[in-house]
Amino acid sequence: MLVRINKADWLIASGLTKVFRIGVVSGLLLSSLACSGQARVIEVLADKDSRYKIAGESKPVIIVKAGEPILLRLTARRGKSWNRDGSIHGFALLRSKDRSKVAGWDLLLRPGVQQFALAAPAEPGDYEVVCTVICSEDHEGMHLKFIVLP
Ligand SMILES: [Cu+2]
Repeated sequence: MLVRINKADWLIASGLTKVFRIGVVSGLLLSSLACSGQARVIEVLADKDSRYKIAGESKPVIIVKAGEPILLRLTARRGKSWNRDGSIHGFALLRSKDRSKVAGWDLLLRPGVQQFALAAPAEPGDYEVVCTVICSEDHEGMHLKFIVLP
């Protein structure tokens, strides 16, 4: 059986496809812009001397709002020792009250820059970031205050 498509129908169909494609692409662009626009970027250096550092802060503290979207940009520099899997520092978020880990916030860092899109804990309170890789003899002192505001 032959299906006859006349030229006008074909033009309308391909035109609609183009409009649809443009719509999908611009929708994706808009949603990615919206994400990067909302998420707060927090940059931390996990340094070779087994200390977390934030540019411009002598006593670094991270303060976020409960549930806030966060883009965590972590730079890691290798200390004196590291894990067999190649991770050179950790970045794990603990609740100060019971030292329990926050789900999704137990990160292992490789040398260089890594980004993590995360949500701040829903529960306001005092938290602490700790290193989970034995990175040097000063590893025990590698931690960072983290406060979640309501
Ligand atoms: Cu460490």
